[in-house]
Amino acid sequence: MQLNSSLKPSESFLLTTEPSPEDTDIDPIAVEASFTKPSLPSANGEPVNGKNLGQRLNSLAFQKSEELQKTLLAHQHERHLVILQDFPDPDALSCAWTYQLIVQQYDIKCEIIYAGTLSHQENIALVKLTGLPAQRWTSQVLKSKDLSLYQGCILIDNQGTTSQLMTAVKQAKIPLIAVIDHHTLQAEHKSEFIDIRPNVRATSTIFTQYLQSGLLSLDSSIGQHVKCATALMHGLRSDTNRLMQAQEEDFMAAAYLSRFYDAQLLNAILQANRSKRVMDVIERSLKNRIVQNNFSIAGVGYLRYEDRDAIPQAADFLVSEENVHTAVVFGIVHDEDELEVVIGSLRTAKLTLDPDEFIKEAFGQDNTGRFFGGGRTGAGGFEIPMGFLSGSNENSAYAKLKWEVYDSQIKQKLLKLVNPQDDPIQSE
Ligand SMILES: [Mn+2]
Repeated sequence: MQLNSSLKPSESFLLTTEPSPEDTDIDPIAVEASFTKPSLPSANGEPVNGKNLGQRLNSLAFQKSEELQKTLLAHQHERHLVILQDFPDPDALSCAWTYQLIVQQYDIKCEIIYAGTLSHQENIALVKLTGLPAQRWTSQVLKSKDLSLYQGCILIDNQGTTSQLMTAVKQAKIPLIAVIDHHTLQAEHKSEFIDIRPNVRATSTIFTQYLQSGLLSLDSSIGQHVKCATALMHGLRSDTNRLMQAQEEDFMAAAYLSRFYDAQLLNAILQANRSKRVMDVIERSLKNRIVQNNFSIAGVGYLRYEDRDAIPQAADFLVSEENVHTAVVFGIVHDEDELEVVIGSLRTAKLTLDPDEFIKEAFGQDNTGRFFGGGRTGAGGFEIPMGFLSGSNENSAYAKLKWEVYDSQIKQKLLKLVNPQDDPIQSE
């Protein structure tokens, strides 16, 4: 479908004609989120009343939208890959879709791909109910693809550290065109366009600001736009703990999306039920948890690849207990083959606890200098590959022993930070 066909990309972006004195000597990072520009033109070209809060954007958001537009103009008529984390969440999925709709106007075709699986019941519902165009590229699919067809790749809501696809993309020498994320900077990126804003709660907020600045005019009469706005609203809500951790910028973005989204559709996505296996993992986390110094820590043993999302859901549940401010849940996730990986999630309600710092300090780096995990506001995660110890679980005594070793090692590392003075504890 051709969007905005009456507008050329260069015309649809109305802000380039209005340079602002602030742009020259203010460090954009230091600009407060609440900073607003006067007399901002709206996406549809009508002058905007300064009191219209929905249209207010900070100067960093402006500058980045403008830069992104320039980047897209330089890549018209190309074919790109949008790479999501292996287990994409609503924030990632909805932003990738928004990106795809934006770049269509520049005759850029992009495919949204992930290597792992859609695990959370809400993510499956989101993709099914909105027709969200994300594709799963397993290692077999990857082998069947000709990567030389793609002139660029884009990372959205991740920085390449959580995707197995990066190795193949690097080998194929596909240049990195854009990185758009709200996680703490994970590495230096050789990318044409970079918009990494760790102080923003959701990548959906960043993308909504792109829309507001005119990169794409949403139209409530276009079904796909309504579904995409609904997906963005879901992404924004899910990364801000249903807006509880949202800040002014996120609320502004939600206010803007409220004009376009379909509340009933969002409700249908949120009504998706948990599977029994996910409930069982949550039950195990409750049974196995130890609570110390307001931290709740639980190992849940082995779980299937497709139930991986039970781990963050269990962490969400454990952090809701009285006197608990932070929960960490971890388990060994295995696929159909022999592949195993330890996966963990952290959730915190403590404002002074930085999940990124906490995870990096607890687990450190591998021998290539890569951290085992990281985080954003309120949440973090880690993945520890098991390499040589993977598989051979047909011997249940061995499987049990292996789990116990990982369980104790992870608990020791966590409890060193939880009780800096104490010696590590006994489990259970
Ligand atoms: Mn996110």
